[in-house]
Amino acid sequence: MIDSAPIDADLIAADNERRRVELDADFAHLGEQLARRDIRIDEVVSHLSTLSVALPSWGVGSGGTRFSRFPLAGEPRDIFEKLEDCAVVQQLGRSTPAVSPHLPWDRVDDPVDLRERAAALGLEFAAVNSNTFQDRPGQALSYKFGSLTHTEKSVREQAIAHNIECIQLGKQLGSRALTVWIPDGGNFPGQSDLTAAFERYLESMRAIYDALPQDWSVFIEHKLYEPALYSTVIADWGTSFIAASELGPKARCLVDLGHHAPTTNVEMIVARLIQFQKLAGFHFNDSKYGDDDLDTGSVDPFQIFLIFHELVDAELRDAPGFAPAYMLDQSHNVTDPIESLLESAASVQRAYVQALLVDREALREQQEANDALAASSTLRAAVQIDVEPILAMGRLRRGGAIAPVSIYRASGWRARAAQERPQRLISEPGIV
Ligand SMILES: [Mn+2]
Repeated sequence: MIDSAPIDADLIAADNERRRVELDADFAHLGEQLARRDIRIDEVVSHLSTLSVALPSWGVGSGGTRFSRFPLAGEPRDIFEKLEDCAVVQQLGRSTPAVSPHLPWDRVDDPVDLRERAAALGLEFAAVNSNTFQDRPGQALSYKFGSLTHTEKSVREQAIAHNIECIQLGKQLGSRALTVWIPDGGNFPGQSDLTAAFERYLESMRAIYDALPQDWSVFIEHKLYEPALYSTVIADWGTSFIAASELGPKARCLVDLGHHAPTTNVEMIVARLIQFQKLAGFHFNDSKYGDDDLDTGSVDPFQIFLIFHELVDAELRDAPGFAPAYMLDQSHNVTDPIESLLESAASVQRAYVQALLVDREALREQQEANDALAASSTLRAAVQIDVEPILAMGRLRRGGAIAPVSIYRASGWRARAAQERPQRLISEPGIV
């Protein structure tokens, strides 16, 4: 058990020192380029420091697919070891100070102790995630045919009670939001009464909503399909928006980038949710075909930029009620999760910085003049700038690493973890 910075500070300092001259030169050059556009690079670096992205506690383990899970040597076996790995990501990257726990996976006897141990590692807790998508040992009633929308009242009550337990635990951890995603739906036309199922959802969610503390929110996460393959109760942002509107101001819609139909214009959904004060935040990931849970920005970085273009626009115009919670939600199957999380957090930061560089005044004029080509060109100009020196300088100024993955590999963290955390012999399908 460690109770301070997990990676040797001297190792980071020495590596930063070696890279410092080149970074200074690249940063100065980029600074000159931006100055020609009336942008002060130091202001962009400070602005970037306001962005933080939560880590999912389950993201530091190997994810797996519906076929299999290949455990990684040294992967964390409990929430305390998960926190250690999250602390590595935060120490090197300096943009991920919070961890989002998942119940019952992260259940502990003493939440106050857990909170203190997280704080000793420089971490706090973000939204608590409930889990009614699987049956756990000792669970009285099964979720095979649904949870919050189950036809049996007793099952619904069990699912409601679990969500309220999540709120109670979250209060002790310092969280201020509950994220609810349910798997409920049907595999066959005719299997469920589509109207009644949604009515039961609203009734269950009202009970959960009523248990929220004053300063808490509930984030409703929709998902198009899977595990239900014909009809999913909370399948799209429209259903999510209706539910959030019915419940009240503490309920908002969470956008997981993998939970939409292919070709959906996600940035437009984001704009709508912002406009009507219903954007809860994001689960960032990337995909090619469906809910692939690939690393953020690895397939379509332009998509993340277009979303951040809307987010930055809202931030700069001070849109009412705008306070999105950002989180990564990915399944790491072929990489070291710590490396994926470092790269993914950087992808979020990159999109944010690029969106900050958009010439919004020019864009508005071009939009007003219906100059489609010029407007498109103005927007794209922001992603044609290599902003890596800004990201690296931001990490350095906040005490992190210029080259996080390189230092992580040199640190031998994974090999040490493999020795200190003997693997349990489990290989269960594990998509989350
Ligand atoms: Mn998600």
